[in-house]
Amino acid sequence: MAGSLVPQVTSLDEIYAPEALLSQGQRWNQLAEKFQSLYGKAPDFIARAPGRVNIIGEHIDYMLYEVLPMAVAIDLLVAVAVVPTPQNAEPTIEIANLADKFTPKTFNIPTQGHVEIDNDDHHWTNYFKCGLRGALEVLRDDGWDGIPASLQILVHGTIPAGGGLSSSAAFTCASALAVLTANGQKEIEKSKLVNLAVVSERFVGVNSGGMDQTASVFGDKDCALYVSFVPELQAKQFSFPNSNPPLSFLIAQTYVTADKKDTASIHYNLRVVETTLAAEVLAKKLGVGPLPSDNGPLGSSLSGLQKRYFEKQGGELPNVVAQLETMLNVAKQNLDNDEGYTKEEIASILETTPEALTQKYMTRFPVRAEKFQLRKRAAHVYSESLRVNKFAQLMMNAPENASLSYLEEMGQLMNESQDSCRDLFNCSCEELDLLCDIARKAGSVGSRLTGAGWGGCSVHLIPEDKVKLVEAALREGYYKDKYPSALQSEEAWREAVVVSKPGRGAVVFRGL
Ligand code: NG1
Ligand code: MG
Repeated sequence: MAGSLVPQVTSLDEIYAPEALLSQGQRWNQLAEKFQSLYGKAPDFIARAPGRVNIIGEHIDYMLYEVLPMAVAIDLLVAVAVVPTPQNAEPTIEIANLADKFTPKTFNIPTQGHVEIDNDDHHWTNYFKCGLRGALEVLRDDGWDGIPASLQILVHGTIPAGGGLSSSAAFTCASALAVLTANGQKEIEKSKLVNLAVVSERFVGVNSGGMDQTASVFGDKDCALYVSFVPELQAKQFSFPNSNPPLSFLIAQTYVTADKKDTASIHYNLRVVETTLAAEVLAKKLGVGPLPSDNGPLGSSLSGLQKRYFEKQGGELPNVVAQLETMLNVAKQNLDNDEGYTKEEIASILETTPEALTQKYMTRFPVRAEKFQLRKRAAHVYSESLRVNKFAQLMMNAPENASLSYLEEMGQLMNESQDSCRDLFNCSCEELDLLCDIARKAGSVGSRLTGAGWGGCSVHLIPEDKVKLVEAALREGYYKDKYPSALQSEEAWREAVVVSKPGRGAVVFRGL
């Protein structure tokens, strides 16, 4: 499973649900027409990668804990014509977007060395460059010494940017897939594509985990994914319980745009530093440090600490839930400073200097904080991982015709996840809290933010017979006053509030 190949498909119904085929057909036709008018030919192929919604398991992928996302139907398309690069010339990329607000760009690829990405110039094509750079690095690491092909490209995406549904990961995955395909890779292993896309996305300055790219590549129709990162990337597909009433997932936008690149130093990247330092400080206090590097973005991880702690205890390993409960208690007891730790305090515990800490953890991805909240962040990570485990057990062991109370048990875990994101991880915001509150009162059994937070999207587990009520409540209680444009047309509404089914992961489409 982890090694399976990215599918090559030739018809749209291999990608989309029947009810979406008409509108998708129109969109693909528009893409083909504009491609023809821009470049005077048809594309050779289209690489496609979808967005994702995370059902549960927030901000724990970079601590190498399991998460439970699914791919959604909205996606990003990269249509490509391959043009041979003339001898002694640098390969050229011409890239445009079907949406006019994204201006086109032409640039050369150096035949040697890295593709430069200018993070001060927030051009939309930076994400393409991430995929390009990562793909070329992987090809060269594999011994390829060809001249990269010149490409003519037209992009179109339906995933709102900054909306928590991972437009960025879809863009990076589709771009990397396009570049590998254009440079002669006929078969691409899914896990290889994921690993390359994870590393690539960090070129824009966010120290991300691997959940989004995994969901975008491994997703499939009608199934959620149980993604694990250790000992190696694995994405296990499984279906939702058959219940009575049937269950639905509704995704609702806050319309607060969370631009992670702008706020990374006080939000996302800071959380990666805090959780990594929590692992190091705990390891020191428990006498099991220093921790080995285990593929966390900054080296060690809270999951690596858990492994080390129980190895040192010896004897028979407790089950996963018991291990996590122990770690949660150990973290609360040992990280006893509720106010947060200064860099100097952390350096003194780790018997190093503040400068060395800055150098090791805060230089490639700078962060700003007076105090590092080690206790709260570690408590979130261990308790969230417990919830993911419990949720997965409920999903996998559900009886036929599971009852409403069974769904409520699952939903409760999502509600607790939201509380923890708000109170311990401080990654919610007023608008997300409000959407969750309104939805729960109208019949959602589980409501939470999805993705990084600080804006973006919320996800709600709703018995099917309550979906209309929840939609009406959100319309009245949130959008009508705050974002009335969402009520202007059915199309606008379907962008604000999506009832989503799991969709298919990344493919290369050759049916043109
Ligand atoms: P968003 O902001 O939704 O793209 C981010 C990270 C994930 C994960 C979640 C929080 C990227 C590409 N993705 O998602 O890896 O850490 O936040 O669970 O940065
Ligand atoms: Mg993203």
